[in-house]
Amino acid sequence: MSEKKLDPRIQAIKTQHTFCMIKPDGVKRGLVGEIIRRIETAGLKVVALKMMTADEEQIRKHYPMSDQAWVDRLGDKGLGTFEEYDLDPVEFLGTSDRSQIGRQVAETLVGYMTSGPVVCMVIEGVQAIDMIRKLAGHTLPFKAEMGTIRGDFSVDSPGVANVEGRAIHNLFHASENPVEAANEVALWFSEADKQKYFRIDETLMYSKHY
Ligand code: IDP
Ligand code: MG
Repeated sequence: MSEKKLDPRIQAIKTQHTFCMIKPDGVKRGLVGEIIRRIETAGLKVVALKMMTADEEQIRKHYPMSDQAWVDRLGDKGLGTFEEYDLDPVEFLGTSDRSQIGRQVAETLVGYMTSGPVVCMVIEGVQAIDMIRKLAGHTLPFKAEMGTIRGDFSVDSPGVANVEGRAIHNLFHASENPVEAANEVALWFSEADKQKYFRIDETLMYSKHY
């Protein structure tokens, strides 16, 4: 029996593509297999995969560093911890300006992301962007729920990382939204890199034939 052809807008949700990356600390801690296992057992499909060492130019393109709102948000993410512990960011970081802090953090990210090999992937599946973000967990490891990649395997805080002049070590990157996903997939992979295949559990998970 053939399945009814889905409206293309629904098909796009069903086979959404997202980009994710195991960062250098994830690779060096031997978590490549564990992270891919979590993605695959959730029912998501790896359609492109490579290990490489990224250079500075690639990382500067990967993160939207010229987007002031993204830089400001990066500054904000860390400031909460200083507030929580009643610490004056001016004393420790030389400024309390979120844009300036965001810019400092963005620079530390370049060093972190080029510090060793990374594993880049394109993942396909139903609402894959949100699914992979859920598997990743919160950016800040101390806030990431148990059961998530960041929550289970990392421990870090901007209160420490920012003062030490390094990025938060949180093992894993995942595109946040459709625009980021499209840009990142195109930055790291060509069309020809993306494979098409059927997983044996697809019929059970995603069709009416049980
Ligand atoms: P995301 O990785 O969850 O999407 P972003 O805000 O896009 O979070 O930040 C990119 C990366 O920058 C984070 O994964 C983390 O490694 C690092 N980072 C974010 N906020 C801070 C911070 O306050 N201090 C140091 N590094 C940070
Ligand atoms: Mg992000």
